[in-house]
Amino acid sequence: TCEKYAWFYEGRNGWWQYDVRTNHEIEEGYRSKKRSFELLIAGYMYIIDLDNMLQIRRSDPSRRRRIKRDLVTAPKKGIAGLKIM
Ligand code: V3L
Repeated sequence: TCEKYAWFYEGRNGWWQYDVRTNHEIEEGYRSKKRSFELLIAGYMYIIDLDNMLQIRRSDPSRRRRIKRDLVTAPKKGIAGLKIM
């Protein structure tokens, strides 16, 4: 699509853009004003906590990352672990 905004999760020193499917699901939850919901990402269930803007692994809540909604043009490391540049 041609959206202006996209969703990102935090890496070691920068942000990764979510894959297209996950991005769509988070945007859907955001637009329907959900506070949190669960998603399957790369084989694990994660809680997307929009109140606190965190992605939390359900089976190990210590594994959490900040998330953000930003311009698709914002600096990023790549998409879903696939590096760009
Ligand atoms: N989409 C894709 N892979 C993910 C996601 C996601 N939303 N969340 C976690 N993983 P954790 P640097 C990331 C991967 O949070 O060098 C990046 O995509 C996660 O991958 O502990 O630190 C890179 O591939 C990690 O491999 O549950 O910036 C990689 O980290 C694994 O799931 C290194 O990025 C466990 O994450």
